[in-house]
Amino acid sequence: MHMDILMQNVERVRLEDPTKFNRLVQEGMAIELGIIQPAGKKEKTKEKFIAEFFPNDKKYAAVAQSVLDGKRKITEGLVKELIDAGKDPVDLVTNALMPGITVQCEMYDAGLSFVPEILMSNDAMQGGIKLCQDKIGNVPSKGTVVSFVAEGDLHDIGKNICAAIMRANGFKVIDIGRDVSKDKVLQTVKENDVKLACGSTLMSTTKPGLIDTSLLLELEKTGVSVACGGAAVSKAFVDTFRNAVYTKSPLETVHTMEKVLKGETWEKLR
Ligand code: B12
Repeated sequence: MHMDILMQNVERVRLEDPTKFNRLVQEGMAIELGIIQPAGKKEKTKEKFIAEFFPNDKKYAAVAQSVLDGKRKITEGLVKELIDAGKDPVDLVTNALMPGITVQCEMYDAGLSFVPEILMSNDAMQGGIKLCQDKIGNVPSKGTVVSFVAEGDLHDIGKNICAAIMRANGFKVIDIGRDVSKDKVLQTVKENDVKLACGSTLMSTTKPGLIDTSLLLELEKTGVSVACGGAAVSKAFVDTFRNAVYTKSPLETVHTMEKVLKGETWEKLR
């Protein structure tokens, strides 16, 4: 097709079907073709992200790099070496494994990497997390949480990190996965001695799932509140509905759970 006609078609889709246009941009097609640069991301490079997020420690940075490269075996080997050298497994998850996936996700967001790379990095990170969890072993549980991603949302990388950090801090985590309905959360809460539900979402369209779940757990008098996190969630949003608290990071969820076990309610926690 002649270049002018192609560009006219691109412009037509942008004006007539902005949703489709944005999806193409999201999927990297328009970026790949050089038709558009992601807004505000023009100057971003892999090197800049690495400089921003990678740890200074060389051995930790090597773990982050192997996660970024999506090399599960190499990641596992490096993590095992560090565990054998006496490094704290929780510190390894937060400061060696997580920076690798963070850079990959930032690159994806900037149109510098694509779905397969995300999935490979996630797989490498999960390999490392498993070794860290094995090292921590079966500490007697301080209390049970249920972990889920809101209905309609498939983003579970952050939820998995959060679950790993909760486990590392001595809590039993019942992970019921992503794209979870409020009824499934309720059922899990009813069937187990759950003290707190940890829900997340990364998309604005799926935020209502957190509201519905929090209200249902209250309506059914379960006595269980929802700690809400994930990139699409803010304190201002969570403060608009009952029976929920905003937790910014996995570590903040750990502190929230500790307070819940001491009998603090969502009203007090806010
Ligand atoms: C990776 C990714 C994907 C992967 C997901 C793989 C997976 N298994 O999770 C894939 C490629 C599949 C994907 C698909 C889509 N994605 Co996407 N994706 C991302 C991306 C690049 C990174 C998200 C991520 O994992 N970050 C790394 C983790 C570690 O960070 P995190 O989740 O924020 O978690 C941290 C905190 O938030 C917190 N946290 C997380 N969970 C929890 C839970 C609790 C309880 C607590 C306390 C804390 C907490 O702790 C974590 C560690 O610090 C973001 C953009 C971005 N840079 O954020 C877009 C993004 C989330 N995706 C987006 C979109 C639109 C989509 C798609 C609709 C794209 C499409 N056109 O198909 C689909 C969604 C399909 C669906 N139904 O869900 C949008 C959402 C926009 C919006 N606000 O609504 C984003 C923001 C991209 C953008 N800039 O537009 N995506």
